[in-house]
Amino acid sequence: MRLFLALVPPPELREQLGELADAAHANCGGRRIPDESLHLTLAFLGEVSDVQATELVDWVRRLTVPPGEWRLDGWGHFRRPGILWVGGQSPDPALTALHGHLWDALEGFDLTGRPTCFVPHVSLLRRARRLEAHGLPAPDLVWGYNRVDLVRSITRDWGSRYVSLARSPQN
Ligand code: 2AM
Repeated sequence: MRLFLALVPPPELREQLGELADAAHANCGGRRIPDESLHLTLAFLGEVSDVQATELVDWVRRLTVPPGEWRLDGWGHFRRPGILWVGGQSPDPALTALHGHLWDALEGFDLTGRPTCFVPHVSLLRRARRLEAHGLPAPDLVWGYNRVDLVRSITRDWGSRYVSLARSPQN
């Protein structure tokens, strides 16, 4: 099964991200990510076996995540898949450290794929027709977090559906 580790937004922030996604969609077209799928990917694990998935569920349920606040104050894009995203204008040391600690542990599960560069972002549009943020409202959101989710990505004809398999305890 295909898994990733993510921050899942609390309801109020999800709504605010959804409003940004609506504004982006009106300006830039493409496929708007549905509210229930909005997230920040901390580590993309790809395909794992059932045995590995069970071990990862146990690990995430015991994982301690230092509380942090991530400021989302900028737009960005990845040209090739036409992704328009919202994220931080400057690097976030706490998220970078969390990403590093998670990958240290994941490599202990024999997982590979640690990226050389981590750009924290929340994808709002895929296959956008335009990738410029001109005319879009300036984002200014703060994401207070203290736990991560292990999420399964299930591919459907119309896109992917995400199902949380485990959550780390709340700090
Ligand atoms: P995204 O974070 O840019 O939206 C589930 O597919 C999640 O993992 C999505 O959030 C997706 O991109 C991210 N993802 C998918 N394939 C990936 C890959 N090969 N490398 C890194 N992240 C990936």
